[in-house]
Amino acid sequence: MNLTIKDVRVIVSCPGRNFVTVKIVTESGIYGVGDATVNGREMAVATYLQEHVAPCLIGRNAHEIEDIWQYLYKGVYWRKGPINMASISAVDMALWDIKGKAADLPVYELLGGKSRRGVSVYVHATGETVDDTLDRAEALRGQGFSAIRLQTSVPGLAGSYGTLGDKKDYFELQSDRPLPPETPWSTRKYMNSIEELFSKARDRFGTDIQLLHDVHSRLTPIEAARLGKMLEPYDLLFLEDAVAAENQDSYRIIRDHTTTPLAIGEIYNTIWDCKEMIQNQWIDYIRCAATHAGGITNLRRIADFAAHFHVRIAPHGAPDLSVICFAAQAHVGIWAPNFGIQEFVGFGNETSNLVFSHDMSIENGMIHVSDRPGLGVDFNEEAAKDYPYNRSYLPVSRLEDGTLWSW
Ligand code: KDG
Ligand code: MG
Repeated sequence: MNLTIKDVRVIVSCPGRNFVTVKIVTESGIYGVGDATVNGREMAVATYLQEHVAPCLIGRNAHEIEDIWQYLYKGVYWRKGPINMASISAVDMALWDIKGKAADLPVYELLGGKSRRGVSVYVHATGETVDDTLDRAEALRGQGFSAIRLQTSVPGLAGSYGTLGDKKDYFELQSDRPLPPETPWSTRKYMNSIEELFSKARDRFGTDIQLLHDVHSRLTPIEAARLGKMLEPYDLLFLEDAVAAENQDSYRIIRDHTTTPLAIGEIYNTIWDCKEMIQNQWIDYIRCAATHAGGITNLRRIADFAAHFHVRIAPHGAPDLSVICFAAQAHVGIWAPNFGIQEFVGFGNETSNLVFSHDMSIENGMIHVSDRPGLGVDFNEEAAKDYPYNRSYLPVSRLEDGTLWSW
């Protein structure tokens, strides 16, 4: 079987959201697909792939996943960074897909086989009010989900994180807004209101259900420590992104004060972004995504490293990652001995399903991973042509006096 790479195609499409997809075609006809989407900066990564990465891959043996990974990481000189790493990630996923198809095995078999029956997920309940949020959580419980992330608008701050005020979900395409939408933030208002959400959730649902919360990097370490202590009675599975951690030491401060489990990692690109917090056991879950942290090859490395320090993986699963990323993470998740939980907001919508096809299914809060050779996802290039790129920005956040804050 001739697995020499003969074509590398980079396709930016917008079937409901913008996605950057890589398709690597080999002489044998076997091809693989990968996700390189960097939400809000899609064209940067597409150009990088097209102009700088694709020419280096033509003529290479698609079986040499590790050498190609090292070539694109060390060989670039400018190591790390979200654009570079998303490009490596997509190439890596596509090569694992090819290897699986060539071996006639699903990717999880190549990683070491299944460690569990399925991949457990947590879902989102997001609302304008506490009751609205809890009604949504109740509906999700009715669908068999038992791990639910709760986010509610902060009273007095229309459109604060979780919602966008006009009821447009912040996950939706924002292309009707020429510039990033701006949302208000007040730590005092948030801290004064957040406990009610979790105390009412425990009153309503009891202790069987697992609850999670994403702070989206809005707090300082000592504020996050206070929040962790405040939420201890409500027994969260984890508190996510309490603090932006360019300075990993911030998590030591939080850890010193609270037993609420901590998670972080969706914006990390390499193990270097989280090495200290993992090896010092300041966090409990590492949330790196296959698309942003170097593909299956590097997610596996991060998982293996984390396993030595009681840290489990809980990969990012927002809808701005395509289902190719989701499938890649599902293969890693069903294998990784230290898998924790997978974020899940659905397998896309009606439109995206015309472009990306897969046979994953979900039952009782658990994903059944595809047994098809490779990743088990396909990308319909013809269908994608009907959905051209549509510029869309993530929101930004400002304090009430106008100071720019973390969103
Ligand atoms: O593109 C940014 C989103 O993926 C992010 O805001 C979603 O925080 C997020 C999450 O936990 O899913
Ligand atoms: Mg998050």
